[in-house]
Amino acid sequence: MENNKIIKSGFVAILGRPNVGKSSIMNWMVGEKVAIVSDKAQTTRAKALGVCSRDGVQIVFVDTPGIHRPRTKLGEFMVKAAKDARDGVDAIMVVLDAGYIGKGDEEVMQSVRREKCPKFLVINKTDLVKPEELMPRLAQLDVSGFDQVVSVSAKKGTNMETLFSLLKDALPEGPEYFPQDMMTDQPERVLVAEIIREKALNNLHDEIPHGVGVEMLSIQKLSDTLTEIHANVYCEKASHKSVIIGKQGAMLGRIGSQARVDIEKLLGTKVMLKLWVKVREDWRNRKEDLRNLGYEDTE
Ligand SMILES: Nc1nc2c(ncn2[C@@H]2O[C@H](COP(=O)(O)OP(=O)(O)OP(=O)(O)O)[C@@H](O)[C@H]2O)c(=O)[nH]1
Ligand SMILES: [Mg+2]
Repeated sequence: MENNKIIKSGFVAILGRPNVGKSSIMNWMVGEKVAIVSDKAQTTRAKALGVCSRDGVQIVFVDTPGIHRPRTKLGEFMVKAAKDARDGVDAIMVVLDAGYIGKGDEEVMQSVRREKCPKFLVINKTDLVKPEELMPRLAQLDVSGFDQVVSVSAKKGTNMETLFSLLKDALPEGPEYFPQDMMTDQPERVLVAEIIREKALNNLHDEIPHGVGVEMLSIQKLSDTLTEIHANVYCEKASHKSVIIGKQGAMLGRIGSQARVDIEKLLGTKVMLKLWVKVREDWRNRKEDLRNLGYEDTE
């Protein structure tokens, strides 16, 4: 694939309820973990691109926050980002969780039905349900308006190549939008903040993860082999702060050391990571805080 060569290419928006596996599907297609993933709903908070370049094809996936009923300004930003992401794309994927298909899914499906571009309904997490349970569930689903229905498991890779081929076939001939070695549009400081947030999500429970935000303070390359990184971890209550820090700093230490492993892989240097936990009451409703964390509508 060379520059200016005519190839099959296009943008594919990935939409769906929270936690159905949108980011996991994008990561599988890109072949690298460009978006964070967790078992907590509302992991993805902003639109992000994942670029899959191979065999004369370039598919630019637009990963989006899960569509839900927002209860904070952050939630409103997230849902708007998901809704806006469909503008100008060449195809849309609506992702469902095979284990649970409900009203929220139907609403997402309904909202894209009238879009003119090719539409794919992707049933993910098929590894978690028996085919005899899934079949009747799918039979009840109104798939009108969708061009293809594909069952996959992003975790096991089942049927993902089939999904790739179907997407490829639906795309027009077009330019190479991004260099082949570029896998995401997200800058380094955002990727680092997201890795820290992922480790916080994976280690925290109940309502605490939803109120976690990571503010990058500095990324300083001290030498070719060492980077020093400072970041604030926001939370919403003093009681959350003590859980995040943990007994004698054990929890923060765990989050930091798990994050360090992934950041070292990303940057290709050793990393010294310094995290500070800060209480910012109700930050998810405060414009200034949302802006500092990059959750700002730039359009
Ligand atoms: N068993 C199984 N788990 C999966 C599969 N795909 C994703 N998961 C898990 O489902 C959870 C949610 O995955 P994500 O990719 O973060 O889901 P998402 O739709 O991006 O979620 P939000 O960003 O919160 O909207 C994670 O724990 C994943 O590991 C799958 O095919 N099978
Ligand atoms: Mg996600």
